[in-house]
Parts: sequence; C-alpha cells; structure tokens
Amino acid sequence: MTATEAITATDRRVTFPPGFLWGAATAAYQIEGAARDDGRGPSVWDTFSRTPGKVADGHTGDVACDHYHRFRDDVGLMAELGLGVYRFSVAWPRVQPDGSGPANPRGLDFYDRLVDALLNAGIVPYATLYHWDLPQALEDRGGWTERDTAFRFADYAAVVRERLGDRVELWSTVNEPWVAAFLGYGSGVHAPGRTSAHDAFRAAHHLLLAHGLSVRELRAGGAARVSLTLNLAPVVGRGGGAGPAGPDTAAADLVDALLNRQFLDPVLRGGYPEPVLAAAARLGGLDHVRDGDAAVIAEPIDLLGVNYYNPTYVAAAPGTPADPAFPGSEGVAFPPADPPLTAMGWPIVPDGLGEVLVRLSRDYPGVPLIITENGAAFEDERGPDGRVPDPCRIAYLDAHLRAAHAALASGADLRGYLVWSLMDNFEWAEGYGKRFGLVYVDYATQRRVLKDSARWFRDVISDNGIAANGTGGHT
Ligand code: IFM
Repeated sequence: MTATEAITATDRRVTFPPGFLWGAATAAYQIEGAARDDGRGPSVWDTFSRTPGKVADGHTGDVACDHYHRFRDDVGLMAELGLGVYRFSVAWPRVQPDGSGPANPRGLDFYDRLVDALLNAGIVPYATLYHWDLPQALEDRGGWTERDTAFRFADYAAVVRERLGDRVELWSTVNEPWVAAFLGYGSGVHAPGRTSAHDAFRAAHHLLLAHGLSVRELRAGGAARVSLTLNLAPVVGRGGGAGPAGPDTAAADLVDALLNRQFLDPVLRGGYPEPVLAAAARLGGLDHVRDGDAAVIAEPIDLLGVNYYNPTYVAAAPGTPADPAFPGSEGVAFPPADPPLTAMGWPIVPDGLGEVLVRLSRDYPGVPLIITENGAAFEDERGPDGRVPDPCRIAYLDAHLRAAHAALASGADLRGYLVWSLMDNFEWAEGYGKRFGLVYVDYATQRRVLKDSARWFRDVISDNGIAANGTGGHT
C-alpha cells in the first residue's frame, strides 16, 4: 500500500457549513526575506541561523521567498486559489527594530500594503503578532525569560493595532508558545538556542503573559476578534503499559500536561495544571509567576487557533532522563512512530486532528475553534512538464479535512481550516529542504508553481467540501 492509499480515509463527499473559512498560513521570517530592508532590526532567528551548525546547510531567512518584494503577486496567487482568509505574521523587528520604543513607519508600511492588497482581493487578513522572530535586542536583555519582554510585547501589539486595526479584524497573539519556549529555551533546537529547563518554563509563562496583555491592547482598539494559536496533539501511550491505571497512561497524562494543558488551562480555565506547577517548581522554582498573572492570561478570547500535525507517542521508561523539550518528563520515553510518515518523519494520523477538536469542545467548551495550521512536507519535485504532482499532500489534506468534518458532526465548534503553508518556505532548523507549500517555490529564480494540491484545494474551497474518491473536485 502506498502512503497515498494509506492515508486516504474514505471516498464519501463531505460538505462544510455555510461560511466556513478556507485559507492558508505563512510566517514572516519563513517567507519575507528582505532581512535588512527599510530599517528592520535583527531577530533571534537572524542570529541563530547565522550560527554555524544550527540550521541545515547554513540556510538563513535573508532572502527566503522574497515575499517582501513579491507580495502583490503572492496575493494574486491566493486570489487564484480562492482563499477566503490569509494568516500571516507581523515581524516585530520590522515594527520596532530594537523591540521597544517608537515604531519604524517603513516596517509598518509593508503590512499596510499587504493588508490593502488582501482586502482588495476579497481575502480576510488574519494577523499573527508573534511567530518567533523576537528582536535580538530583547534577547540580549534576557528574552522570554524576562518578565519585561511581555510588557514590551504589549506595547508592540498596541503599535500594530493602531496602524492596522482599522482594517484587520482577526488577530492571533502568539503562535505555538510551546515551541517558542521549549524548543527555543529547553532543547535549544530553535532560536535563541538556550538549553535550560528553568528558562523554558519561565519563557512559557512570559509568552502566556504577553498573550494576555496583548489581548487587552487589541481589545482597546475596538471590534477585534482575538485568538491564540497553540500546537496541540493527542498524547498516546504505546509501550504496552496502557489501560486506565497503566504506566503508559500516567506518562501520557504527564506529557499531555506539559504539551497541551500547560497552555490550554491557564488561558481557558484560569490556572496551570498541577503536573506543570510541580515540574516547574522542582526545576528552578515558580518566582516568575506573580499574583494577578492568572487573570491576565485568562483574558477571554474569541477563537482558539489549533495547529495540528501529528500525535505524540510516549511510553513509561523508568530511569530515562527527561527529554530536553519536555523538562519534567523523567521516566518517559518517546518511541518512534510507524509509517506512513511525512518528509519531516512525522506520522500521518488524521484521526488525531479529530480527537484534538472533540477533546477541546468537551474539555474547554464555549470557545470557537479554527484550524490555523495543518499540512505536510513531502519530497516535491517539478516534473518534465513543469507540473508539481503531490498526491501524498492531497491525500493528507483530504484525510485531515474528513477528520475535521467528523469532529464537526460530533459537535466541535470549528469555524475554518487553514493549510500550512501557502508556499514552500524556510522550515526553521531544517532550512529550505522541507517543502510544506501548496505553491512550489524555485528558490533560484523565485518562480512560483501551483502544485496539484493547490488546484485540488481551490476546488475544495469553491465546492465548500471534498468530492468523493479523495480527489476534491479536481480531475
Ligand atoms: O513551519 C512551522 C510553522 O512555523 C509553525 N508550525 C509548524 C510548521 C511546520 O513545522
């Protein structure tokens, strides 16, 4: 059985509710390039990617997809696909090159032009304020381990809202705080590359505080609809010790607390889960958590953004040291996943998306959901006819959409689905080798080519659903 066959879930036609939002997502450092243009300051990712050995093949975001100069054509591609919504991120170091103080108007001008181009094309702009490009000047003062960074972020949010708030109604504060904190300050595989359990918990808390403070700033501008974007995954015990009281179940519960509930509970329930408090207390203390923070972090949101890629597998393994990305997970192993896998080596498990959505609607009712990222990297190549056939991606998206649809049918309040990503881009520590796009980017020429999946997604959007046989409306 091929990977494509293995992940094609069913051949039934499914239709989404009227008004369902269809879109695609990107992030500033991954596509913009123009790293020194118009007064942009350096970010932690500029520093990190220039540090030998940190990013595959020494790639940097200096040029990326050159979207900064080509955004009008890229918006044209979005219009061609029929996107209803486009999620992009604003680069903090373009807006405040040193992370504080007066705004750099030329940096804001870029987002002004982008938002106008989107609106002219009938596409809803969905602005993320933070997708990991912390101004280096703030990292030099302690970065996310410092409480002050959260307050600088709130100031930055106010500056962006003042310029774009008359036209942008849909906002996300922070993208994937788990990744920013635990890969940036715990395992160090992401910028700024620090490796301290204590720093990782501090960073996570200050990112949550930044979220809550910036929700307040965005609200001060009026009618904004505000979200937070979390990477969420089912955590599955698979060492043979599962069962209600089995050791794998306890391991799964601990990792679920570290990965999912560490963010969901403070935002949607007003406080950290006990296993997170215990781990953070043991690994450096909780001095960074102050009275009043819980209320700020629990500031109501209008929408929760869900980024889903794959489940996390765990097994009880007494004596195993903690994985640096999961400080506090001593005694837990992370067994490798079975095929089918994406080019990232990530397991393809569409039902995991459904599980996440149903769990959210059960355990955290009342907050509408939007899938802000879902997609996959595969080994895409241009054929001799110039086309980029990517049947695995079509099958992947088809199966995940079917899982999302089933979750809707089970009562999940799901409002939309955005593919990661609009186009191939800088995949962080993996550089440009991993292609997630609906649109193929030839980095030598910056030529864009619609992959077959882009045409398929265009038909899904225009049909507001998926046709039978896992093909969308695409023939
Ligand atoms: O490329 C990233 C994105 O920046 C955040 N979510 C996961 C994607 C794939 O790794």
